[in-house]
Amino acid sequence: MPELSNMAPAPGRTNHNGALRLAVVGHTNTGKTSLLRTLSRNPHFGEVKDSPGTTRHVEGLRLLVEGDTAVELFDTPGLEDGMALLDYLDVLAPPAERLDGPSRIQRFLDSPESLGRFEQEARVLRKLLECDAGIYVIDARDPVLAKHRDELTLLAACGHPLLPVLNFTHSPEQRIEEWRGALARLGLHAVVEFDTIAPPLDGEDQLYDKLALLLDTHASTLRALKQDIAQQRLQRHEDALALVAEMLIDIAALRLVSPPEPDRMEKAAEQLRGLARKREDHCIDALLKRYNFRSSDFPHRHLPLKGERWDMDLFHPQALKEVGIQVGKGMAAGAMAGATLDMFTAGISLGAATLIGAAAGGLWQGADKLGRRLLGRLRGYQELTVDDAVLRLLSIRELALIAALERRGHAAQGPIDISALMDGREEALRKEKLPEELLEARATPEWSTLADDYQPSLRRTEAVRRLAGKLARL
Ligand SMILES: Nc1nc2c(ncn2[C@@H]2O[C@H](COP(=O)(O)OP(=O)(O)OP(=O)(O)O)[C@@H](O)[C@H]2O)c(=O)[nH]1
Ligand SMILES: [Mg+2]
Repeated sequence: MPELSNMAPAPGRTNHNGALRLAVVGHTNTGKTSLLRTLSRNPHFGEVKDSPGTTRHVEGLRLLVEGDTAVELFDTPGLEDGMALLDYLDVLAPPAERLDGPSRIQRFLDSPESLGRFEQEARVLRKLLECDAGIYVIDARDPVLAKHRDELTLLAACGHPLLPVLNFTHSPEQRIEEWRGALARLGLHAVVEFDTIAPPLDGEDQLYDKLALLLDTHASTLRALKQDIAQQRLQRHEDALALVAEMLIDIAALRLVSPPEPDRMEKAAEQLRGLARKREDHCIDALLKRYNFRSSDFPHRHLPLKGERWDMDLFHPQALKEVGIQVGKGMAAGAMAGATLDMFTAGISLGAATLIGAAAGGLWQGADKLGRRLLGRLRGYQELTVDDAVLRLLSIRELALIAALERRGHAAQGPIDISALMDGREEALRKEKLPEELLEARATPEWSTLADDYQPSLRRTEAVRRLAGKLARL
């Protein structure tokens, strides 16, 4: 199924195809373009800036359901001088003439001032007249002023339903109650709270439910859109967990062999850490992409950041300590941080060892895989794998990232911060045994796509699927 949103600009008056057409209107700098970004999950739509008059022209986008346009949303320039326009309208179409709202607006649109002083306002009203309804975006931090009431009078005159959307609802300066009261006095009782930076999880449902009440002939389209959104959300979540499970299997199965000398082992541990970091990075990028965010939205992946422990490097001693690894002071312990040394030598009798040695006869290339490993061990080679605690930390981090992405609006411009979402998970995971699938991966080096001898297998695919299921339950 295609992704919900589509960057193609919606056409002007042509090709309605039964799609619901909504004009997003409001005072300047209230977050209209931001709302469109979030609803379309497209962080590249339009231009967003903290200054008035950013959007100068009407620009549309489509929300698709199974390839068909369900809703066309139109971004419009901000209203700046509703008061003056209302005065002008009183001169142009005096109340004594008793014209209805749309006729008064049309008279204004036919007047020369609609191309002059009130050009921006004319663009907004023309679009709203063409549409089925308007979404009126409010900066909930603003006090309710006469200019807002005048704007609403003008917009209501277009004769279409208006749904007010209160934006900036997370701000401590929000005046939600004041706004709800003022809107009710103007006859606007259906109101949605929808912060475009961090929208509520059911924000879209609320928006489309309330629109369906105002526009009952489009109720079935809105229902289909809601179902599609819910299904896409579920699919994204499942895909994300599969990406994390793939990464965990790859890193758990990663196994490096090193000669026993301390400096060589230290080098191997560093290489192991580098490979694990790179694989995590790759996973993070894939997650960001799956949720339609930019790679640059999560810049502090490995850098220590102002005491935020969770922004630390995966192998930073402090980060490891938090999940149960105590990194000692000695050179070896420090150098090996995050890597488990496989000391396995037991279980092979001297006789068997001699036999293997004799059979292989130093023909390293010809020895089969197990023979090669045993031979390596007998020669004192050590195998390095990634420590349990690192796998736990990776699970926690990626699950927190998924949670953050699912809460983030596509209008958000600040960096993603997962620190708050890590709390609690850490404790829960520390108690958990490492899942069976990761233990199996650790014993199966060819499961790692990072290994030269990686081999795709059904068992691996199954392990990824089961692990993703377990992650879903965490
Ligand atoms: N904190 C916060 N900031 C927001 C929210 N919505 C928008 N912004 C910011 O508000 C500013 C204006 O947002 P825009 O989307 O450009 O507003 P607009 O209504 O399209 O502005 P014009 O096109 O100029 O009328 C930008 O800096 C946004 O990042 C929100 O819900 N919370
Ligand atoms: Mg704008």
